[in-house]
Amino acid sequence: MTRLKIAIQKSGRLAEKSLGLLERSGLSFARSKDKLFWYGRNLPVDLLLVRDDDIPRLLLEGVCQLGIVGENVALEKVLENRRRRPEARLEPMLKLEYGHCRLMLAIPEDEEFQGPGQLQGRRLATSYPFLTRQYLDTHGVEADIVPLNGAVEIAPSLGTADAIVDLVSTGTTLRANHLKAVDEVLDSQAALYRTPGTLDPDNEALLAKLLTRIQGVQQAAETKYVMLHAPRDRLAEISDLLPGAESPTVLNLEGQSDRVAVHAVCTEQVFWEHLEELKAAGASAVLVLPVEKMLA
Ligand code: PRT
Ligand code: ZN
Repeated sequence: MTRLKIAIQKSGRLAEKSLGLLERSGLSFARSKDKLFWYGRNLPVDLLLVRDDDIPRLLLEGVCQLGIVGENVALEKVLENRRRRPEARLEPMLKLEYGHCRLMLAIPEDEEFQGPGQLQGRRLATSYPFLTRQYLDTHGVEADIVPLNGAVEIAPSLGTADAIVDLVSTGTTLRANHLKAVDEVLDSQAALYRTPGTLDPDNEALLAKLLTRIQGVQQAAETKYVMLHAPRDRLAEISDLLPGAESPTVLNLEGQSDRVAVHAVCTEQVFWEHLEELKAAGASAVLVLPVEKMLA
């Protein structure tokens, strides 16, 4: 069996979270500050630290077996690679719930948007020429794409483009440049990808094991362990308010016959949605604890 390689971003918006996720999944690496390659200490899994733009190609060429990258970059690079390899394809194995952003069409804020049709014959600046072309094609629009590697948002004020397609998270950058987002090209987040081909059975087994672990850590991040006191006669109601938990643990409270302690596992979102109802049902002494890992 050969060692597996996982590619993640060396530095940038996804770097820290990606490394953290792998470490919480039980992978430990011999860190070396300046090197691009970190040797896996406890499993035959090594890390490759690269620019995010290189990750899709490393996966497509089978240099790395796993990689974490934004869906925006994965899709753009797959489309770019299709010129040489029409069969190029990368499917996310797992969306990772960080690095959220949207690839948006943005136009000057004083212009009205009537639909993608108005882009006909105009110039569009973007760092995502292939996704932009796909967007224009779906709307049957022909426009000039001006590929830029950075500072896309200043293109309209410089007069090099009429509109842009760029990533947006808070929208501050667009506002600062007197632009407004008018249509979504892609909704994106960081995702875990694998190399398209099949690996030898040992490596496939290791890859499956890693996937289970990463899923467990990721699920735990959204999950809370909730402990509360509840009136015994409203237990059913309280259990219903904590769905997602397998049957909750119910414990006697010393010296209190009418109240019990309830322990349950549920998602943080469900918990917040039902907090008021839990209180109305007589819940008290509510404690919410983080869950480190969840294994089936
Ligand atoms: O050096 P390397 O090539 O590895 O990194 P990079 O500079 O290409 O990428 P990086 O680290 O900036 O982003 C990595 C990934 O993070 C992107 O591919 C996206 O998947 C994701 N991401 C999430 C974002 C943003 N949010 C984001 N806001 N990437 C870029 N931005 C830009 C945006 O284009 C705008 O210019 O950040 C600026 C601020 O955005 P606002 O809307 O908050 O003002
Ligand atoms: Zn990049």
